[in-house]
Amino acid sequence: MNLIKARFLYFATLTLTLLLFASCDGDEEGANPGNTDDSIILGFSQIGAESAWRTYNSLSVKEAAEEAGIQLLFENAEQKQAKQIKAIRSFIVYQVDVIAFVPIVADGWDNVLTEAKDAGIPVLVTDRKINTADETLYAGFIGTDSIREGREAALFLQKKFASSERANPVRIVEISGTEGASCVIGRAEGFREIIESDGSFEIVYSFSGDFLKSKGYEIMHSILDKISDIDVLYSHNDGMTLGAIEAMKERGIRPGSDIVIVTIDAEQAAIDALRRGEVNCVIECNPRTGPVIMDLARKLAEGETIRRLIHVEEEVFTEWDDLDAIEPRGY
Ligand code: GYE
Repeated sequence: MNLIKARFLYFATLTLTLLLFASCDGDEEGANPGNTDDSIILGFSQIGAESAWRTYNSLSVKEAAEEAGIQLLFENAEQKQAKQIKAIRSFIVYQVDVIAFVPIVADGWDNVLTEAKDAGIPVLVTDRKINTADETLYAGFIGTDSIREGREAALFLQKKFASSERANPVRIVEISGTEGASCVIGRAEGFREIIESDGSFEIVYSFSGDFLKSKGYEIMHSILDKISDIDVLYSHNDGMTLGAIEAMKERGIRPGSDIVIVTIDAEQAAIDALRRGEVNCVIECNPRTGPVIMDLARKLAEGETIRRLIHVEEEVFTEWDDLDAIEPRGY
């Protein structure tokens, strides 16, 4: 491609991108074609709205940006990595001060993050992690410790079945989240690290429900079509758990009694199910990362270095706890 053509394409892309941000009426919060003040501009690529957790996470980011006086260009990728990469490229062309994003899957980010690095724009990875050999491609990570969440699920089951007359081995069905997402890999890894060394448990089925309630429902029905002797459901998020519970009830199965249920996120509906005895353990995955993201974005915009790894505080709620003491979840 000759130089004139390359230059034409560059300026055409730049013009189109500026027009995109100037004219778009989507989720872009505070998009401002001309940065008329010295406020920080943060480009944020969110993966979508697949669960109540995700929706609340987006709200946390938007409210925190407003509170912090940070101009937020917020792009929703509708579960497509290609859309996230396109959004990050548009942030680069727009010359934002900082880029933050939730990587829907762990692989495939090196090229676009190299472009951000070459443009001198610091990148903050949030919620889910990325795999890269080049640690200079991002400034730091803030989000959940998914391996710990998986371990907590296994530790609860060891305690729950310690003195149980249930069959040996205890038969576990796992409904996991989006394949390739770091939180799914971590939740599976942390769980298996303990379960597989215990010898009293067996994971008889594991399917991906993509973090969707509808898929949790479908997968539970399809598993119950095949086998009836299930002791435990380990589900990677509350949305899929709630779908699976609907399927169990339709078959006269008592969730939380006939099948012990461990779920992750801790949205209000899961806590309510815990209080009804339909769920036995809820592991919190904290979506309230907006304020910390803004604090880190400000530091990066001002040229400061930040901690490479920040895991958010998370609790575990079990059937043995004082369930009335659990604060309203907000989502
Ligand atoms: O558990 C789920 C959401 O990335 C940790 O994604 C997050 C997960 C969360 O869809 O509800």
